[in-house]
Amino acid sequence: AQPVLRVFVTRRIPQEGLELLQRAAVCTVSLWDSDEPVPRAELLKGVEGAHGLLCLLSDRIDAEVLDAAGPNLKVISTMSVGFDHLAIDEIKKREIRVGYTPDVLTDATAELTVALLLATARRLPEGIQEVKSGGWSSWKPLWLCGYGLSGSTVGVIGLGRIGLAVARRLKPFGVKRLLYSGRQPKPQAQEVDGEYVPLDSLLCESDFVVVSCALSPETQGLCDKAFFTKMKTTAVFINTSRGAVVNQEDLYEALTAGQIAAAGLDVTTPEPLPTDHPLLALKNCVVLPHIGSATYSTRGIMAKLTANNLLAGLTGEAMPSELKL
Ligand code: 8YV
Repeated sequence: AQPVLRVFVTRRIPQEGLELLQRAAVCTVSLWDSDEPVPRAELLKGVEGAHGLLCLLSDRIDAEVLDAAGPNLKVISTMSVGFDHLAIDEIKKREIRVGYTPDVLTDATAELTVALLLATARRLPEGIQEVKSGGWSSWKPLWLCGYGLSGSTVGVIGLGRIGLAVARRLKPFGVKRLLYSGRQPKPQAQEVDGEYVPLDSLLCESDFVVVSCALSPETQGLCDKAFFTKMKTTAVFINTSRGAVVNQEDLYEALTAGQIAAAGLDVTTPEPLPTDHPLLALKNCVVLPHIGSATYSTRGIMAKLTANNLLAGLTGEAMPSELKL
């Protein structure tokens, strides 16, 4: 009989994923049985001697965690498409395999991006607040006016899976031009008549700038003072990728100085964003609590894929979604 392997799961994940692991004959599961992130000390303890690790993006998996786990650790499976929380070089050095969850959250995240864009551009949170607080006194011609997609130019930074899914959804709103920037032109851009342009042109010409790139050393702090200065003063900025792509002090400056019209963020630095953060005091900044993939079905499918990646990794089989290291 095969030896029983141990996996550490850093959080309560949707039941359908957890059950796959708990029913598997190859492993026993140690679960940090909470909806809150595992404290660092418990993470270090929990991984000790584990053969597999199932984590989320709030768990920083660095050399310290890998050393605490020791040589048994053969597979890490993260319930996310992003992997900026994993120290890839250290993982590679130790020949550990990594599973992640691309594709299955593309639609949910693209939908949320469109919702956030419209909410920000048409000032929905402000309007709701006015209704509740008695600020709705009468109909006024220019009250709560915003910006529309019809006839607009949209710029997508990073036309990957999610960026393309956002573009596909925005086109039917009457978008006139769809620009995109990134490391290289993408053949799939044809489908949305996407024009590959340098970032500077995208910023100068777009009415909506949507950040949809992965966080990497190249994209960290990409959206800074110079970036916002190039944007139109009437433009709306949307970020549903990672908070660290944005320099938030520069964004605050741009929003208060009228360099750009508004911003919608599903991701921030840090997360959660403290309630007294200056960005939260701005009417033209809409902040969501990182809910891009948060539909019941998507999170369930993500949990199952994460579990299946882990199980395949433990038994040395091909993973449904393995990250190429
Ligand atoms: C969520 C995400 O944060 O997958 C990612 O990289 O950012 C989102 O899907 C995810 O649910 C958290 O693990």
